[in-house]
This record gives sequence, structure tokens and C-alpha cells, in this order.
Amino acid sequence: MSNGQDRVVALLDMDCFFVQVEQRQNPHLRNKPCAVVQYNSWRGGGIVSVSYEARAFGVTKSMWADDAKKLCPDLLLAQVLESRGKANLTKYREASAEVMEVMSRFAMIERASIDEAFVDLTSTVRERLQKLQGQPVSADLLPTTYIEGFPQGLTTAEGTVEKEEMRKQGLLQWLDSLQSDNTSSPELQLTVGAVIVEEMRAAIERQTGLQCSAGISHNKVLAKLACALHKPNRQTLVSHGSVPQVFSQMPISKVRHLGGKLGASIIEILGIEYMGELTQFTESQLQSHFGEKNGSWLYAMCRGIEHEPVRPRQVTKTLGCGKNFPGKTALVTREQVQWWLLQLAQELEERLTKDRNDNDRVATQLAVSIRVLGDKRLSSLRRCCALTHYDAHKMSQDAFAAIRNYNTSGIQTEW
Ligand code: DCP
Ligand code: MG
Repeated sequence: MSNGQDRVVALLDMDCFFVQVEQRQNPHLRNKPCAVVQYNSWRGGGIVSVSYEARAFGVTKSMWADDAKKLCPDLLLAQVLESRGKANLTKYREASAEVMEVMSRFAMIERASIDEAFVDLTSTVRERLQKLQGQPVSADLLPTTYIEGFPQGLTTAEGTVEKEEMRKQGLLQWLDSLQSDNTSSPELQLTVGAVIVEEMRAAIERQTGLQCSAGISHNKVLAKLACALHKPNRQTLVSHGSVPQVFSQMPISKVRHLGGKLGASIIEILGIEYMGELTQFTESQLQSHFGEKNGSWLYAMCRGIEHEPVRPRQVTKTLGCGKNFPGKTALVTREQVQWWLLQLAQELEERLTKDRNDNDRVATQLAVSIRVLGDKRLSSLRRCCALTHYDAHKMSQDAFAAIRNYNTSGIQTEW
């Protein structure tokens, strides 16, 4: 078994992505407190992305725009386009594809969401180290990099030092501690990985005008955590040695894969709060509570070790669309249900056709899922059927057939 330091993995995540896409299009929105809303007739619309200027006022995602305006009266708003009565995300998907294209020039990427991707830089780093021939890495190549846990043993009172000054001191201390002639040093490999990620981010900004942050570490979980440590427009290196300190105060639910049920049961069953506290349990204890696979994963993960590969995938595996009908907007007749299924199917038909042309592939399965109000699960009901034709009418009829038995009204024409 490896010691978990054999790979260099990075996660890049765009900063306030939808806001940046709108700011690129409309210069009046740049460098201002700004947010993107979806729909706007109810309480000014729901906020889906917030500029960092607006975050300083306490504006957050999922707030109503009317409430956000109370916190930040000068807040500028942009609206997500609507087609067929629902949000149309085409503009952001296209910007996402631009970004992914630039990233994939550097290395194999795994698209993880509309605005983030993992990269495995292991072999790219090895090649770069050969070119460097033992030359030390210069701090100039890492202008936006934070080293987690550094500077160590600082004598100055922390509050009196500027953030940028601290970053530089930490970086210089870290670079001094590296043995630049030992190409098998995991710390040196991460550092060269960070140099490459600086280049990737600069290329993304030059080519698309969009900024992002990044995390560099030995696995996906740590890379993702690292990325969030110094947003926006910065990147953070988390070494194996910094894991105990990072995990000592890291709430369990903040760790990738532990945001849901498993994380909640760990907190409840073991009575702990932070990721680091998991190290006090043996592997078999963890397995007895959470199953063999989860137990082993947790035992290694809390020590900073994880092996999930970065899978080559630049496009999404599934293509989906949906709409919520809260409160009074609830669908109550068969006609309404069928009409909305057709609207969704029309969007699907359009996107499937484009996907077939762009990516040379066809979809074979159609899944319909329904979530009823108050259900905490992702879906209350999910049914699948074959997808044989990219035809909105056919898809909406098949979808209706798949869910018709779910109608609880007892009357065919009512829902
Ligand atoms: N998004 C959305 N609804 C959500 C969450 C996100 O529509 N509930 C969209 C809008 C975001 C984009 O996805 O711009 C990316 O999501 P992120 O969580 O990465 O958020 P941002 O990129 O906006 O901000 P950050 O700088 O924190 O990454
Ligand atoms: Mg983002």
C-alpha cells in the first residue's frame, strides 16, 4: 500500500462563477457588489451566486434578493435567463466548456461540476522536475500560492502583519525547507504541481477573462478542502505534514463525501465534531460502525490518505433538467403535469442533440424523478425507461407513463 503521497492532485474552482460570467458580459457590474438571481417575481428572486464585494456585506447564496438588498442597498443584480418557464443555463455551460478546454491543455481533467475540475498532475510534475535538473523553485513562480501551516514559529504578532506579507513569509520558509535535488520528495512534487497550477490559472484568465482558485495536494479530498482555504483568486498547497493541523479544526461535514448521511452518523455515533478526532479509533472500530468499506476509507482519510483516482472526463455523464413547483404553484391536474414534462423534454431534446454533435455519443436511458415537498431525500421517486429517440413528445409521454402510478389523487385527471 502506498503512503498516500504518490500523486499530485489539484482542484480548480471558479470564483463566484455565474457572477463572473455576467460581469464579463456587462462591464458595469465589474468590481461591484453584485449577485445573480434566478427568477425575480418572488421576493426579488433567489440568489445563486454572489461577488466577493457583496459577500463583505453578508450577502450569501440562497438568500432572497429583497433581503440581500437590505444588507447591501447598492447590490447590483443580474438575472438567469428563462426559457419555457424555467432557468436556462446555456450561457454558463458554454463558459464552463471554455474553461475546461483551457485546463485540459495542461493535463487530464475530471469535470466535477459546472465550475470545478480535478487534475492529476503526477506525470506532468515528473517531467517538469526532470527539466529543472535540481534547480530550486523560485518564489516568483508562485505569486498567488499559500502554503497551509506556514509560516511556522512566527515571532511577530500575527494581527500586525498584512495577509500578503504572511503569505510570502510562509512561502519562502517552505521553499527553504525543500531539497530541490530530491525529485522523489512529495513536498517538492506538490510545489512543482503548484507552479503548474499557477500557469493553468493564468492561462484560464488570459483566455477566458475568468478567475479561479485552486487547491494542490496528494488526493481529491485534500485538494478540494485546500481550494476553499484562500478564495478568491488564490491557491493553497496542503502537504501531508499539514494534515493534523488542518483536520484538527475541520468540521466533519465539510469533507468531501461526508456532507450527507455518513458524516451525520459519524458525528452522532462517535460523538465527535472534527475530522482529526477520527484518528483515535481503530480501523476495526470504524468498520464495525460504518461498514468495511467506509471504515477503511475513514481510517485512512483522517490521516490524509485517499486513493480515489481522477477519472478522465471532460463532459458530464448525465444531462438533466428540472423545475420546482412550491406552494401555490403546485401542479394539480394531469394536463399540467404533461405540459411541464413536455417543456422539460423540449429542453432535453435540444441539449441532447447538441451533445450528440459535440461529443459523438448517444444517451440510452431516460430517468424521471419527483421530489415531494418536505422530503429531505434527493428524490422521492425515480423511474427509468429506455431512451430511443431524441424526440421531446416521445420522451415526455414515456416519462408520464413511468410516473402515472405515482398519482395519489385516485382520479385520473387530477394530481
Ligand atoms: N449554483 C446554483 N445553485 C446552487 C449552487 C450553485 O445555481 N445552489 C451555480 C451558481 C454558481 C455555480 O453554480 O456560480 C458554481 O457554484 P459554486 O458553489 O462554485 O459557487 P460560486 O462559484 O458562485 O462561488 P465560489 O467563489 O464560492 O466558488
Ligand atoms: Mg465556484
